[in-house]
Order: sequence, then structure tokens, then C-alpha cells
Amino acid sequence: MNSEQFKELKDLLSHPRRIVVIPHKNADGDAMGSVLAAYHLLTKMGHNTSVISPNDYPEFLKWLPGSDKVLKFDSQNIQSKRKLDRAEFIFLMDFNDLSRVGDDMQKTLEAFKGTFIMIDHHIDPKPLTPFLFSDTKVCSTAQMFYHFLEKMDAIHFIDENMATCLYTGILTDTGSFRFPTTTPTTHRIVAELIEKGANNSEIYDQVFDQNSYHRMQLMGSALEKMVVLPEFAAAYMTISKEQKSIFNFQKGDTEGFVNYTLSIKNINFGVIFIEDEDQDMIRISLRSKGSFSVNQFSRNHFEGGGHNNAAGGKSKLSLQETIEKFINLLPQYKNQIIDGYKF
Ligand SMILES: [Mn+2]
Repeated sequence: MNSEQFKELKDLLSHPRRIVVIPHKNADGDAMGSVLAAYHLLTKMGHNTSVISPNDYPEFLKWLPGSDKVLKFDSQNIQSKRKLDRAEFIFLMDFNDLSRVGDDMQKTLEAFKGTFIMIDHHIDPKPLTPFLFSDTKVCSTAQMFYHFLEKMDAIHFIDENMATCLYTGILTDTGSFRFPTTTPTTHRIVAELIEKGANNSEIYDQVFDQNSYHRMQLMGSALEKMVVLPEFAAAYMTISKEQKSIFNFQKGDTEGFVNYTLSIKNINFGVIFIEDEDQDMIRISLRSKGSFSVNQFSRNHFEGGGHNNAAGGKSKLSLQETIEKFINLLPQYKNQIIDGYKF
């Protein structure tokens, strides 16, 4: 978005509108933090604002201020469609391709006649609107939304609720401020969010220290079964449907597991394969250190994508076949993986 477009958008939002704000399917901390910050902002500006999530999102995000207002498109379909029918503006946050909301909701959005505003930080945005505010170098959509507020001259709207939501988005998408996308600007913004009322210690506790005993047991099982392939500087984990049932799997329980692969010395590429019996597929999360692009790897082989060092993907093969496919791919990437990261 250029300054002309910001001016235009400011004009468009200068009187009360009906607005819907949408995160991607299987929303994470950044997606929910961003949409709820937008919800608080737009409500404060006097707009009739709704948040519609394509589906349910993890329990560890339900304490976020405004979470009780979120509609779920799949389980509250009629209500959601009515809101979308009547909306004049739709904010799409933390994704850049309509397919990321799931088939049914995608069809509804494709029929939308109003104005989209897309705020994101993923690679290769599909520009379906002139109001595209995206920077793939920025750590999180929450930080993008802060920059959006700067451009809209709306920083003064940030209150404790908004600060809490944005802090949560930045915290989770930077792996607690440790990923290379974390910049001095990120820290300056986070400092300001704390000044505006975000309680950093309490947020950390709400996000990371509310585990169920079952989740810790599931993690233990995943760690125990982790396979390390030192010749490729790679490691992978698996979660089968049997493990899920033994440890009473709840949505969001495997969040962050994949990062443990990279915590092993000399491992630059880590993957987790999760059997999803409802969708009849294997969900894949990929992480890397250095220049080896898991975004490209996933695009090429596992119908996914994301960022250079963090991406998702899927496979319609069985768990065992998916792992075999993965292992067979490693020799051709060996040099990129090993040479991509030198400390
Ligand atoms: Mn994000």
C-alpha cells in the first residue's frame, strides 16, 4: 500500500462501517493476536466489527481479550454467512491466499462484492485488492498491524487489550524473540506495547505455561521417537493417530514440537509429521536454520509453503510412505542444508 492508498482507506473508514476480520484456518497466536487487535481498533473507531475464524483455534489462545466474540465459520455457519453477506469491508490477516481459509469459506469470500484489506507477512502474496499491506521480512502480522496503525495515524488507539493481542502475536511468531526476523524495531514495538499495558510475564504464562499433563506426555512420546539423521543435519518427529488417542490429543497440542528438532546440536533442518485422521492426510511442519528454504522445499514436494525458515505442508500418502518420501529427498538437499548454516 502506498501513501495514496492509506489516505483513501482512511477516508473510507472515516464513518461507521460493517467490517469482518478473518484469520487463516487453524489460526495460531499471530493470526488470533492480529485479528483481535484489529477487532479492538475497529470497534473503538466506531465500526460494527465481527471476527470470523474459519474453524476453532487452540485453547491456549482463548484467554485473549475479545476471544469470546469470535465466530467460527464451520460450526456457526449461518450466523457467519449472514455477517459476511452484510459486510462492506473484510480484513484478511496473517495469510495471503484465499485458499488458506478452507473450501467452503473461500467460496463465500470469492463472492464478496465489498473491499478486502489484506495484512500479512508471508511469501508471494496474491494481490486480490489494492489494499495489500505485506512485508515478508517482518516477523509477524502483529508487527505489520503495528506499522499499519502508524500509517493510519492510529497508534493512539492502542490500549491494554490491543497491546496484549499484538504482544501475543509477536511473541509467538518470533519463537519468544529468538528467530532471526526479530529486529531492533520489533523490540522497540514490544517495549511500547508493555508501556501500553501488555503484561509480558503474564502473557508468557498464559501462552506457554498452561499445558495439560497429557500434552507433556505426548511431547515426551514425540521426543522419544525423534529420528536424527546427522549425515543430512536433519531430524524428524512423528505423531501417529495411535499416539494422539493414547495421550488424549487436543487441538494445538503439537504446537511448537517441531522446534525441538532444531535444538539439537548441528541440526539445521527439522520436520514433524502428524497424522490427521479427520482430514485423511499427514500434516507437516518444517523448520530450518540458515539459508536452506523450507518454504521452497515444501512447495516443491509437500503442497505447502510459508517462510524461509518455517513452513507447513501436507501429504496424502500414509505416514510411513510420507517419511520414506522425505528421507529419499534428503540427499539432493544435503549440501544446501549443511552449508546453509554456519555459526
Ligand atoms: Mn504470522
